Amino acid sequence: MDPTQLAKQTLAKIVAGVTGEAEPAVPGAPAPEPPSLTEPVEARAPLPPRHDQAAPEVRTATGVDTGAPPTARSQQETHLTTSTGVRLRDTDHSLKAGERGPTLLQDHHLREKITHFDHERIPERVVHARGAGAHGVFVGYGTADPVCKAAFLREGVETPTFVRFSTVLGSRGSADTVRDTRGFATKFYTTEGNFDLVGNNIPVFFIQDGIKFPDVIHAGKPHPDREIPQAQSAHDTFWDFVSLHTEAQHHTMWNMSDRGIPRSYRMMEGFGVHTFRVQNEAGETSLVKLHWKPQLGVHSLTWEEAQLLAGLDPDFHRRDLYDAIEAGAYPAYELGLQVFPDDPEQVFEGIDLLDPTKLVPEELAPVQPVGLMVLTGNPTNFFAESEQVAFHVGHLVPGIDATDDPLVQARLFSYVDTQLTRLGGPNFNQIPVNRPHAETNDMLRDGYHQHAVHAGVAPYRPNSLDGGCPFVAGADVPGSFEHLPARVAEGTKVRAQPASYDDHWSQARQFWSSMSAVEQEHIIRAYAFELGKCYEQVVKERQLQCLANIDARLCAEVAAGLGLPAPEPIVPLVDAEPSPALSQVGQTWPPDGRMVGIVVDPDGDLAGVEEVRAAVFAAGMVPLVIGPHGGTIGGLPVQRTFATVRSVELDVVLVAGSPVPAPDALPARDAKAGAAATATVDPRVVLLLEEAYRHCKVIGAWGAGATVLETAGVAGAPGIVRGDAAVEVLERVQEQMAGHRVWERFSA
Ligand code: HDE
Repeated sequence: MDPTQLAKQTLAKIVAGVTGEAEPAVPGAPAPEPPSLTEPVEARAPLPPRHDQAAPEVRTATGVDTGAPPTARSQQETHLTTSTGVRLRDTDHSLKAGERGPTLLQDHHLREKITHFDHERIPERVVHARGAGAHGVFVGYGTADPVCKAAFLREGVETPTFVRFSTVLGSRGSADTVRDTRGFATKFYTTEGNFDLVGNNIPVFFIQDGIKFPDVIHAGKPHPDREIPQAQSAHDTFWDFVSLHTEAQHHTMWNMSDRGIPRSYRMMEGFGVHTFRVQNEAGETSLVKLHWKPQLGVHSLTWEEAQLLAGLDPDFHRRDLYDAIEAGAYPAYELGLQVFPDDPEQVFEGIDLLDPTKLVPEELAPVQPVGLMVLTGNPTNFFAESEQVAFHVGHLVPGIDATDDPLVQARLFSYVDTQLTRLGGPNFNQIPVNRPHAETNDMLRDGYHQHAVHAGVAPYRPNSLDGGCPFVAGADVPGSFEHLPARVAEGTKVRAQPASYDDHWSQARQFWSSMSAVEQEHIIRAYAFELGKCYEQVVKERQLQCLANIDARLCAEVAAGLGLPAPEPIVPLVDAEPSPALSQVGQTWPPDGRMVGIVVDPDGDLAGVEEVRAAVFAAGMVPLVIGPHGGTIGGLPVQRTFATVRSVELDVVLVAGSPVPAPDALPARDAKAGAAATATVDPRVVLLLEEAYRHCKVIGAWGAGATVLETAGVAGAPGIVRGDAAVEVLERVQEQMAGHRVWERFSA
């Protein structure tokens, strides 16, 4: 059988095992069983995790599989205890000298409770602080064998994974949908030890040399005096730096494109960015770039949606990820390699493979699929898993090695160093989510929070007192790591870089010219918005000079928006062949996990709503019934009301009737209800449709719903589906959704 099919079948079996018999339901209920109205009083065991939750395997600190269930690590007792397991009768009153007397120092329970609470916080990540994780499985196709011997890539090998997606600039509580690069970090718990692929959703980076990382991050973070703005690049220090340090211009172009505002973590590519060196069983080496390709395609929000969401649902991306997994719409990504000969120059088709501000167009080096990852489990505990996971580009396995890219070289230092502060000591790899699934014998000893109980007396080599153990693996021992042989050019010690790194413009221009017309408009608007938020005119002028060095029209349009003259280029404009693979527009994709809003009129076609709701579930999407009030309508549970819904959380809107203004459509209570006094349809429904229309979403209506389209002024446009029967409308809506948005509406 085709190895790709075999891997897909294996994953299908794993997925079927995870999903079980779960009834489709709108995701998000907080507990595994419905709570009682009154406070429970019967002592009982802790509730099990919810059906969508997974947890790291229960391994010892030295990697041995204990076979214990993940709940072996969660709370056990029916009654409240101290941290040392002593049952307690009261946690509501401190121990006092009389009812009205002072609290006694003797109260060890009070002190334990408060002291632990005082130390609950750890430093957030200095970058990528805001993120969300999920558990998954990777299955290799075996197609990487000719270039890479890593065991997890072999045909049919199943490897557990943990993935953390993130934004870069914002703090831990910042909004998800800001314009920023996204992190896409994957830990593979392989049989040969952990392999971490710590990538981004953009294939190039701001800087060529790691020594500039503190500079670019200091520039991108909020201004140090006022600590604003949060989580975004639309400010003076950012544009001041990138317009002076112009190697950042290619990455900034990606940020200003739709890639900077992904629709979902499920709809993002991931890139290892650096070139890596790999080796096959025969000892031959190649250079590779690693790519994740999402099975749902690469899609983005519109800028207005991103801005509205930052206020209306700052958790939009993490909610989307968790909800999709809970609903069984498991995100899947194919891992692929671009393979280049490992020649001494490390240059491919004139592109310097050690320069992380350059990509290799897929048209020149196709991405060859080598395996598939499916995310099947939400974390059981955010702190234990997503917050404590510690990635490191130096977590490499036999057959994969770093290159001399000066960015990855600095990263090799940084990722361990940062965990020492963040996770409080050198034993962070013993935290459950970081524990390898390969057994360890590392001779690393002691330190804060040591979980291993090391036996023996001789953690040194050579020794005879512990029988000489541990031994180093000779070449005859399979699965041992070896740095891959790479020639180092002779030279003198210098703080310098190769001349090829001086081209800061050609690939930014290539990216621009590879975009469709609508994507170019978005880029123009993004630059005009971001620079429009800067106060200093020289910063805007300097960035306009950079844009002039990329493309005259881009520069002229942004300059017009800023009310400034467009400068002439000061470098020759080099035309490269456009790379269609860089554009997001023009293909069709499955609708898994999409949110379908169904506007319901209590006097409308409720039977049709019930039918369509079942069909939406059956198609792997999530229906949200939107009504004039909460509770139920005709027996159907209502998830959103006209007051609580906003179009930005929906991918599609279906209108099943023509609801009159609801009793709460009072401008004094809900400003969106505006003209309710004279309206025939609730104005919030009209706003919903106007926004969905503006954001190029598909809208479907049947029965009286069709008249609402007229009221909202959206009838008869591309992507507006009208029909007689609910399910038939849904079918046609699904066909239109396959292109993600109805882009023709913009050109119209
Ligand atoms: Fe990171 N980066 N980085 N980075 N990075 C961190 O490690 C750093 C770079 C990336 O979800 C930190 O544990 C330096 C490129 C992701 O936990 C820190 C340099 C790429 C994540 C760090 C880079 C990345 C990080 C902060 C330049 C894409 C989040 C907390 C030499 C290929 C991982 C931590 C997670 C996190 C340093 C450049 C991706 C400080 C010094 C290039 C996805 O160690």
